[in-house]
Amino acid sequence: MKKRSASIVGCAMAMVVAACAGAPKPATAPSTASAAARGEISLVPLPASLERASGGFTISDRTVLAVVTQDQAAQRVAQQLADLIRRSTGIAIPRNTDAGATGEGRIVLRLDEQQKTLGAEGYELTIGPQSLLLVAPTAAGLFYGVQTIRQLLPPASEYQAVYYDKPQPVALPALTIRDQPRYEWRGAMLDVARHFFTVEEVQRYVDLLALHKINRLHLHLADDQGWRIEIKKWPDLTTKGGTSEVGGTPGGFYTQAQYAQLVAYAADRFVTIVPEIDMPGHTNAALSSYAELNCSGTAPAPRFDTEVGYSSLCVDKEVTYRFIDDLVSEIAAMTPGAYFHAGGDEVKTLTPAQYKAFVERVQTIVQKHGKQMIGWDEIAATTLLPSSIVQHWRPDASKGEVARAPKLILSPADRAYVDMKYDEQTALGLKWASLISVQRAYDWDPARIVADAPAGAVLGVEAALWSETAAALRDVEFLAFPRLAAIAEIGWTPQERRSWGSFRQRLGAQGPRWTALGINFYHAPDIPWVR
Ligand code: TNX
Repeated sequence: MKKRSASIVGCAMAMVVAACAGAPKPATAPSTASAAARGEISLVPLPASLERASGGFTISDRTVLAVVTQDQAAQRVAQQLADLIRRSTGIAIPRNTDAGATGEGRIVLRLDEQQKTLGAEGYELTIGPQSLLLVAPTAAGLFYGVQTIRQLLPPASEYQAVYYDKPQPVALPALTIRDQPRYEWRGAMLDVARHFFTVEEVQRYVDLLALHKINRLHLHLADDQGWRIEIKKWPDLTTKGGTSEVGGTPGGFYTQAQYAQLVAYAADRFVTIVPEIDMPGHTNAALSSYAELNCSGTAPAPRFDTEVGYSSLCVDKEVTYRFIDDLVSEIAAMTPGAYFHAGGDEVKTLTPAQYKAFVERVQTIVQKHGKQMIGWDEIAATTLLPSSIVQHWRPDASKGEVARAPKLILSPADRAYVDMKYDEQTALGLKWASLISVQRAYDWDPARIVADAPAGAVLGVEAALWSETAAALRDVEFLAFPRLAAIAEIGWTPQERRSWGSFRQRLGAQGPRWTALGINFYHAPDIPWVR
């Protein structure tokens, strides 16, 4: 525990960071109890079941943390909880492995493989006067339980520079939560091609995804304007194709070492990175870096405008497939996740037969390197392997074709494209699909989007953020928050538990936490933001 001057301590105790930035201090004395302990429980996403009980549990300097598992991943989750408790209370909580130990109070984290009914990502959290018990069959389940506990702790604990001169006990409400996600795929797509975002920026985005129990980060790693991932056999992709971005400003790329670092960082937060190399279209950065990938044998000029549909790899040349084999091989080797996204959208220069033959050949290359292919919904017109996944995006895509897809991820552009403007006044964003208010992003049921798709075909949902208008991470945050939280709840919470009225209240209560995290979120006027 660090000692700091009285003013900084006072600032920390004021609970909300705004008070530290010169804003008026609250009239009432700052409470050491979290809002949750005062009776307000505002979790996003809403758990599958939650029962309140009377009273609560206080984390004090006499509380111990028992971690009942040898599993390495579960041990890391326990450390994450200990770090959160330290940030909330100033207490470095003592750890042991004895769940039976008595004391003033105990927190127990237990990995219990018998709890199979909780599924691969579920958990049970029981908070009573003497103890907080978190049980899950997997480390992922424990992680999601910890994210729930995190949202029960005071928002100020998200602020990195909070210091305490003495322990600040924190009270949590008594309750029982049994929780597991509706869908296995709760995704976010970030376009790092139109504008480049550094490893540190993407890691911050991963942190914000994990807080909302999102478990996939799909990275759009190449497009007309830039190639963002080092491929050792084709170095000009990045040395030439990675130098710029939309508007012609300096771009960038990830070395393979940086990409591996990002994958590991995400894995620690139970987020699987899904790499996308868009092909055969959206490839001007590759075509301008290597003349031989063009049918004409001549490299076109680099382009930094936002037109779509004009570029294509030369599908009739063998070198194209050697190129694809090389890049899938190198990316697959760095990707523990099961997926490789091959794009496939918006190709206006090929015949349907050329497109079909290309996608089917790419599919076998992806399979050869041990991955499942994902493609945008245009690939539904081809013959797909049972393992392949179609990402629905066009609201008017042929529902017949999409319904026949072996597996589906839903990103309907008029609901889940968080690069759309909120309303006509929004300075950032596009509007070709729709204006998307927070309510529009929230109020839809994935089960009704592709009505004829067989039950079980829908893996889940994904919020897509294309970055034509998002030049900086603060722009990304503005477009993503709060709509990403809406998509996160759609992916996690059972449909019958969800309602806009409840969501907007719980969302409003995230205001102080998001402020403490420094998120540049859109203060949508129809949300009752707590300040
Ligand atoms: C359509 S969605 C695209 C992207 C654009 C996006 C902008 C998709 C598969 N293709 O190339 O960036 O619209 O909203």
